[in-house]
Amino acid sequence: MNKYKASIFSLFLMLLIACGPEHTSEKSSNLITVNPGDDYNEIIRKTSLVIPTSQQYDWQQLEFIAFLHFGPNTFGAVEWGNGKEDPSVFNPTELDAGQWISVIKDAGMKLAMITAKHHDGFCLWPTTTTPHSVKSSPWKDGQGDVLGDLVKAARKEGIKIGVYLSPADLSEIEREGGTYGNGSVSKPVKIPSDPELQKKADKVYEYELDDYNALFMNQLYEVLYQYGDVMEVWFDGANPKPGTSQTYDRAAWNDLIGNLQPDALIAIKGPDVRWCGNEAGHTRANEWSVLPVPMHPDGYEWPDMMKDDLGSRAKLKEAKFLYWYPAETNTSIRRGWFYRDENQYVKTVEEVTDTWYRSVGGNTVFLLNLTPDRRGLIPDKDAQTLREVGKIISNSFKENLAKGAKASSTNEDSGSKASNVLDGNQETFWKPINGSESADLLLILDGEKEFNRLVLQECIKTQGQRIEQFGLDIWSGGEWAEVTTGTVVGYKNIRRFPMMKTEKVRLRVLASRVAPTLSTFELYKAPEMLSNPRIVRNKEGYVSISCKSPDPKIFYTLDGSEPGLSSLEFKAPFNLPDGGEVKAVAVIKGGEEKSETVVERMDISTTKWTVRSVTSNQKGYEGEKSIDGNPNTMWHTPWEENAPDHPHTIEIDLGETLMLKGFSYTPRTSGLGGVCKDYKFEVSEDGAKWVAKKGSFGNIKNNPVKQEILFGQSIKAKHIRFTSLSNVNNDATLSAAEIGVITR
Ligand code: FUL
Repeated sequence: MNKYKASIFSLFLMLLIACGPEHTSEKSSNLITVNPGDDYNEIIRKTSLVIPTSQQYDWQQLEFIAFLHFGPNTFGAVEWGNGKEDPSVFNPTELDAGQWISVIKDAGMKLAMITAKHHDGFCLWPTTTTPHSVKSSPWKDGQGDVLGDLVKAARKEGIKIGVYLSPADLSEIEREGGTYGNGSVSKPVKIPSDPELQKKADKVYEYELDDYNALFMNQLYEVLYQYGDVMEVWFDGANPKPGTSQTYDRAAWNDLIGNLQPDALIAIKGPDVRWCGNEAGHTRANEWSVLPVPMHPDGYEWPDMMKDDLGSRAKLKEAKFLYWYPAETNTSIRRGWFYRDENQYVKTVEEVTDTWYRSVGGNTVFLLNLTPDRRGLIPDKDAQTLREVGKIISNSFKENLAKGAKASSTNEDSGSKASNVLDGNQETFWKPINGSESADLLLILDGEKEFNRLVLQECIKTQGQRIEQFGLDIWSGGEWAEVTTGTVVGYKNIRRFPMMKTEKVRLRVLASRVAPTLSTFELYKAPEMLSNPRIVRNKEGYVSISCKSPDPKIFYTLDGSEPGLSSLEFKAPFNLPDGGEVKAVAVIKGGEEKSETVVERMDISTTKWTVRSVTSNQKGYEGEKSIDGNPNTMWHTPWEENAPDHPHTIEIDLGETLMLKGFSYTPRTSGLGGVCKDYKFEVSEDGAKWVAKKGSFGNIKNNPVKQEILFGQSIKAKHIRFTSLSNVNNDATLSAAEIGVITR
């Protein structure tokens, strides 16, 4: 690709340049080579030369972008399809991409990325490559084009486009004559292959490809040639049926993308944008965009980078190449990537806003997934949540209270003045002279100001990412008082702290590589929000409701109605053994300020349940822990060498006969060790005759959230048996935070 040619050229230039102590003439690049003789200090110094490509820089500035998961899974209410779905299931009744874009815009998101093809292989555009597409669906009599509708609506509002194309394609595995893993040999193939498309093409490309790679390249061609500018191409790493052997010709894919959309970023298993490593919206304390890479990025099979530390000084020791590889935080607004039903958990405004702060304010781009429903619209509740998030963010960052301040510092590099952090220009910056790895920046504010947010940005465009640790002090009562500390900055670091009032602030950069650079220092007064109530129930069936904010009153309902000042006031835990819907709201100032209404749907409590037998019961991780109503404890089988392998079984006596509609499995709250992938669930009325259901928890490895499996009919049972047949890491252990039943 062209950008690599550019980086190789700059590498060549660097080799020619003699290194003086300040190295001012060295060229920065998105890729810097570590030479065999480079010592540790030299490697650290070189990290300051690593900068984003102009495409990565533009993308980083989008900050908040939208994912859209839509397709046959929406209609089948599943996370992963199997490729055998009848295209007739795809039939949205009111699809309106204009509504999606209006919500996206109001939330402040700048790009919309759609699952043009998810793992089931169903294409949301009328493709020539497979019959498994909108063309074969009843929607608009097969004349519809979801991707086309989205592009049209997005262009009108200035929203950029991204496409998700799943390399794994179950339809091509299952379909008669399907190409995925068919053992075909590579031969010269014209892209596009379709004669009609060739007639319309500016250029016909030729590659050596096997059948599936040829199909995939044609799909890439169709989505990247026919719909105008595409900014991001997302190659998901997951494969629900990993046994089928099929290699992916990523070099050819990347080359075609470079030819058709030279400015598009290739994300996930691609060279330009890195998956953050989880789908839960977790963010790292230190998110580095400069990473050590063991070989030249051309031809590197990008692994999933899931560890906490990817780019600290300790990690840089073994570097062969230093590479700009920024992170994208992806998570879904709902529990699951696809719309299921109105009972599916939707994250609250508080939760989405918190993830926004940690991701955008933690040096990543926030890719939040929205789930159009079976009407083909973003569900009303989600739309309302997103609009509220957009309002909160724009209200919080309206007026920079550091504007008009007088900035000064010691050791200033000529031309890199302290006042540059206040000029609103991200390309000018403050920098102490090279070698000052720590430095102070003093700001005399334009009068006394009240604020609770700090925004810092480094000048990544030309100076890369350098800061490792900082602290913010305010002048208060004749001395400096620390109000917040932080670690890496990169594109952006936002700190949240209680409201402070002062006329003087000091930023202490405590550690950095070579010398810190700062392009932005901003202070804001964000509206303070009342925390949402938290509803929990213990094994005895008692419900407690708490709130982090000081002294609120909490009101709740049990009949589905909206709680308010005239509802029941929460004073002490109450008994709810049979479950139900608890809705709660926290209020202060006699109701003038309210939290969001929080809903917790509970099934029957586990009060009467006992463990009848369990295959392992190690201390602290006994079988009982999976029915104690507390997701923070778990049943875990032993993990030492030669520990018993699968299957692991627990049998539970429900203490009464119930009509069961299904069961639930809640994975552990942190880590993936022992998380069940393939299960068997059995029910029995008498403990002797059992009815079994076997299955897999689709995508649980990437998205370890509560799994709810419905039987499709109600079954009478007094006993249940849960068996884990394999776990997500394919090793011996099993863990289960909670096992529950669905009766409602
Ligand atoms: C995962 C997929 O398996 C999910 O279905 C979803 O598309 C998510 C974004 O990536 O790996």
